[in-house]
Amino acid sequence: MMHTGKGRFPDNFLWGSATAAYQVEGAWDQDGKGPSVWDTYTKLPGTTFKGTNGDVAVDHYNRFREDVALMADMGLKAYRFSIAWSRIFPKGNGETNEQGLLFYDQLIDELLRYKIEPIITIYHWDVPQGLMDEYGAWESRQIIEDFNDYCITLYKRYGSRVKYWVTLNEQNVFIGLGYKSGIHPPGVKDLKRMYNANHIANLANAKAIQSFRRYVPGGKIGPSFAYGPNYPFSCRPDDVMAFENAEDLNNHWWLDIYCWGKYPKASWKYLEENDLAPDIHAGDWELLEFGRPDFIGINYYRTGTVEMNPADGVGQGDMNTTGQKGTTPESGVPGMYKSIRNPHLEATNWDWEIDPEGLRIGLRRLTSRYGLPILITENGLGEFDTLEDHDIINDDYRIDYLKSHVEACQNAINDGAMLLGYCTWSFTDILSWLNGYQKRYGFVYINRDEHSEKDLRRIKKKSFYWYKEVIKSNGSHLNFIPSQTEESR
Ligand code: BGP
Repeated sequence: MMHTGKGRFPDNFLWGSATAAYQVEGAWDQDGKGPSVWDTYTKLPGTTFKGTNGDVAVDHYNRFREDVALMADMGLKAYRFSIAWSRIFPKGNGETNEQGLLFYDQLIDELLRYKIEPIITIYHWDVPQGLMDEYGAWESRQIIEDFNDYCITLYKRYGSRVKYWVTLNEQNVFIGLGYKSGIHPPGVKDLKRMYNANHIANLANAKAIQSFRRYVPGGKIGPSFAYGPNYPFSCRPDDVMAFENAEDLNNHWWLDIYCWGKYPKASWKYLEENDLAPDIHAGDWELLEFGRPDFIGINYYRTGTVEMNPADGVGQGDMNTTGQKGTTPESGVPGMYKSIRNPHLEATNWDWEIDPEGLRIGLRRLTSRYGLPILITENGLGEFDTLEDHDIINDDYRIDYLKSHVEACQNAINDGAMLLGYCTWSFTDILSWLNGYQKRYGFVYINRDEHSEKDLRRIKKKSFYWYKEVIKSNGSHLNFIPSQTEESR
């Protein structure tokens, strides 16, 4: 669609950036923190790229003031961070750890001092190991109560200072990779268990939102969803049907529950026929009704392209975790769809297709279907960066990526999407779960790699100056080209 004018970002638009506790904090056992499943999983042989883990990560726990000062220097309007559940409840339930609560008090106060809006992610994948040992974490309904207690503790402590909250980050990813492909903790490959754990997570999400209404009445809350809009590979009707299947099973399966409290019919039917549908208890549907969010959080990196996949066709494939382009094998769900490369799109070295127009398309679909405000909780480019002489990082490819996606947001606003903000992934470089430290996302380079923590020095990349200007101009100077002497400005 072509519009006559350009979309305008609202004056209070949240120009932000995001991280997650396990990926930045380090300090994995400092000040009373208990272990999470990621502390355990990354120590198992063969689970991550070159055996990397978040024991130290980028040491944000001990350097948060320096990091927040950099955010303030950039003019960031919002910072989305997650709270490590096992810092607050070292075992997942029972006694709280005051030192853990204090850390986030200090982080929030530091952000507010610089007028940076804190956005709290309550859960970004690091369930306490204690709950995994006690009852299998997301596979037991006991987690609904424990998660609710954890949430209420946070609401009471931070609710008067923090307006925006994200319940679960990418439930579709932590459940899918944890229980289907088995490459995230707990490393299970069992679809029946996956759909049950997912249903329990839906109930926990709804209960957390129900409590939020009571404890943080003026706040805004929603889940963050890893949203990959799909395209049919061709206009052949069976490819279009594969597209419908992928949309239903990979997107609506989560979003319909969040927004409407219902599973999409065709996918439910498919799961029932294959004896995979989750167990429903009395009261589940009523609880799910309370889950309606104030906004949909969207983590957008790429679209998917699908074609027909026969009943004996390809199944789950691996992920490229090395950065060797073109190494992602085929994957699909037999009888439903098969994912294939889109010949019209360039891809990153990790084979993630770059598709800004796909973001606009996705925002439009979400707006038509759910009619809710949207917060882009993640968007960014994971690439190799080179540290040049004199501490220079020329990440023009990142600027190009972000620019085109911000333009897509602008167009989406013009199309009618109610966008609250745009958080890039990520502020500093971070640990990229399975990909080690070489897949970099930040505006700030961290001087460390897989082999050594070096000095963990913070170095501004070229993109830092670009985003600074974008924020300052409220999204109108997207073509700004920072110079290498920017520091002296
Ligand atoms: C999202 C996660 C983030 C982040 C990002 C990039 O799925 O919410 O935590 O890691 O993707 O993914 P990766 O680090 O695998 O490149």
